[in-house]
Amino acid sequence: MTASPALVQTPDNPLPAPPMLWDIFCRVIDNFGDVGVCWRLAADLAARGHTVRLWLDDAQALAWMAPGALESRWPGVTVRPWNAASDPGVLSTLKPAGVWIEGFGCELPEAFVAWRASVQAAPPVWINLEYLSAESFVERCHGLPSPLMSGPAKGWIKHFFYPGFTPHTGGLLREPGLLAQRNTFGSDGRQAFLRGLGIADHGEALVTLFCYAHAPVAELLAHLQGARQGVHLLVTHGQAASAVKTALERAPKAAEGLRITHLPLLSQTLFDQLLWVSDLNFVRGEDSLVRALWAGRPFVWQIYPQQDAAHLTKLEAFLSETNAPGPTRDWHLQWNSVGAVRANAPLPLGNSTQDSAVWQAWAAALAPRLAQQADLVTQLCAFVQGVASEGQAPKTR
Ligand code: TRH
Repeated sequence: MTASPALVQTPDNPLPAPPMLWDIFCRVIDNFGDVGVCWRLAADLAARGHTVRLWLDDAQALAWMAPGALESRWPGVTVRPWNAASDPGVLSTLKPAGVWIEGFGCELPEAFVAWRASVQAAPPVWINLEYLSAESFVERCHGLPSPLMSGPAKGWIKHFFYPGFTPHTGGLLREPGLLAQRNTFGSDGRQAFLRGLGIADHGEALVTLFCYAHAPVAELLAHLQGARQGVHLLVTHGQAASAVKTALERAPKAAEGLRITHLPLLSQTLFDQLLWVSDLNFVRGEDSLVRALWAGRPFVWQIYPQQDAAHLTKLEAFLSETNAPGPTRDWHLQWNSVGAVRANAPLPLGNSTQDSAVWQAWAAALAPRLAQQADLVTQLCAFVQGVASEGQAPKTR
């Protein structure tokens, strides 16, 4: 297949997308990733001139993740309760949107779909935004249409949109200018960032911990104790903090020689900066992995566990796609409980060893490499334009 003209673009020369009205729907399964991704998408679209209604069944996390979002202080985005999308009084006042985004296969409220089918408006461009994966099925399935066979929207077409790491996928969320912002943050940024949180900087290696409760944190603490350089562990609020607490209750001496600081819940902006200033990032799920990639610092990813260990295939696909070097790969397998955390497995703290240098170089090279593909919002806008103008899915390769 050849590329559709609608999709020929480069990151430096994106096609301008006419501003549209978007409805983004998101159900929070658990954790922060569903709302985290949908919020970043909404905010990025709004910053590019679009108008977004973000319908959430649980918006609580936005209070700290995006201060002001719930009070409509972000121009272009309004956050709406999920149930309001089934309220006839609300529906009667709504302007029909040009695009619907169904976050991670959440089913749209039936009444909302029925309302839209009843008004005199062309069907929206209806996108099912999928989870991120480096598995090969993503390239095959990205952009595929799925006609609706029943219900009030019978005959309408949904399209699958897959984020991903290769040119034949929908790319990764990356706001315009993000890497330039990161680059200008610099070493002054580290000082200012820590000072802003009331944390003194004694020049130790900074390690951020954002993980699930089942991560082998006791083993990590033992590794950090053995590091050549002093370590300051910045523990994110929630499951990571609980995991550290449990590990220290079992072995109080595990904290000796380490400086451990517990962080409050940070806004996404501050969370990104945390990853920029750290020497090593432990991240999890989906969105923080992408942010760790853009940070360009060495990281270890804890994948969200799935039934039948399906997540391990996903982990392997990521490590292969990014050509993770040996020690990086080992740590990922160990951190995800595919093997025991070996006492001698090196972590990239200080660049005194060759392994550290290789790991650091790998992480530093990933951001510019991945930034060569157009970011997700640029691609999504082009895709939507293609569907809207052709009345069908533009070819994705
Ligand atoms: O919270 P997560 O584990 O979310 C997961 C994944 O998205 C997974 O794919 C999904 O299926 C599952 O939830 C239901 O990890 P993730 O994706 O990294 O999301 C965390 C979000 O929280 C991210 O947007 C960053 C944000 N965050 C902050 O903004 N400030 C903070 O202080 C912290 C700790 C997180």
